[in-house]
Amino acid sequence: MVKLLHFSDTHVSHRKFRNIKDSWKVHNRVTYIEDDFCLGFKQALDIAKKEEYDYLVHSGDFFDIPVGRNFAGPTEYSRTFVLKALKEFFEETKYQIPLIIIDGNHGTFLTRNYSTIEFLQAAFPNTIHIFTNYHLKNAIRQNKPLTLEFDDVKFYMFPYLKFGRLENWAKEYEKWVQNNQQPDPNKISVAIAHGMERGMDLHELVLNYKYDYVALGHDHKQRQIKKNAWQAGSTARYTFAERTQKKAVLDVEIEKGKEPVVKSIKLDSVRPMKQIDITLNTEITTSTFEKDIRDKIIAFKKAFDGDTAVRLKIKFDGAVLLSSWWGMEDILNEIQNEVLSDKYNLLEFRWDAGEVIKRAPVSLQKGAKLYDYLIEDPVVDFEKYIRSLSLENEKQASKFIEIGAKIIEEAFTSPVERTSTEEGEL
Ligand SMILES: [Mn+2]
Repeated sequence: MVKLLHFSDTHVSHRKFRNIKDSWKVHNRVTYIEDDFCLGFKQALDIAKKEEYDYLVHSGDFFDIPVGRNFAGPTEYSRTFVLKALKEFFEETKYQIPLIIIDGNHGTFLTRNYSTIEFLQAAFPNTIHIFTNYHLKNAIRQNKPLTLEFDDVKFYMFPYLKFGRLENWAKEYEKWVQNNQQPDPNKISVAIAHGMERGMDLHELVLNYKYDYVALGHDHKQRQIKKNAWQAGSTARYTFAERTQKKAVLDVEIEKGKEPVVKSIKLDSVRPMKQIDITLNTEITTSTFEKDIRDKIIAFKKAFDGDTAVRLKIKFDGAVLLSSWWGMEDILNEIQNEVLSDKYNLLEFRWDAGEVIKRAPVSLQKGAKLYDYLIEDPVVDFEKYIRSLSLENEKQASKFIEIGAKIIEEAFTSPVERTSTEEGEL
């Protein structure tokens, strides 16, 4: 029997700066959110200390950065934190428990063939085993397995790769899996993979082969995928979509040829994230808007405490007049200033109005400038309008007026229908 602790997506060194309370600078060395992710990682190690595990398995996204166009590496604070926590763990367990880490889509410098987990292996070369995106690419190129074998168990590595992006990649990848990554029928076989979208970053064969256990990462929500396959989930809340998720690690007991016995162990100190949903309509005035928001955030009006402070998002939908929205944004900014003081137990205050339909006031719609002039006598007004542009070429101006007058006369023979409800609000 082999017993392993499966955890994932620690995203250490994750940082946020916008819409965040920044008074931490005065008395702390690190922002609360960066600290949350350090502590999530630490909680997993603390659990690992309590039980006797044979292996620790991390299925990717150990460090949060670099990622995409963010080329910054993990901060000194986070790297020091991780080193100290690992050293403490390894010393306490006498360097007897290997830690296996694969690359996710976070923490690698894509243009430099370098992954930040190399730093961890350099610090603990005999106890930490890493498998990077570059190891994977080389293995595919050379048609070689990407595995790690011990006396009692063999691990099959699937660091992150979006192989489904191109058809020929998908073919090459599948060929590589078939040739090199089939489980050993005589030995406990464990696959470690970072991916969740079948056929895109998670290959069907990884789930279909008879591995005794498949340790998955990338999905931040802990869940069972198959009898033998689990997503461990992240160790701290990352996006507001995770606000209702419990965070946990997995205690896995594996015997050859039997279903693994998997136990979820909950992480206790995970920062709360909350969302308030508000539907707007064009009737709402800025003052009712303000009252509504203030009523809803009253629950957070208590002395700030960094350990329990909430990350809050207000999600708007519906429709609103653009002119009112400007006033509403002013109010939101004002409230933000207020709630990020010590009177509220809020760490983050942001809003998302991406789905709100914002109707432009008539004065900003295309052609409205011209429309302003066409009140009494359209032809005369049009001439005034053209003169207002102060065209230097008199011949050209006259020509414009002449053509314009003809078009306007034609257009205005029947009255132009126009609803003026929106204009009335300007
Ligand atoms: Mn990921």
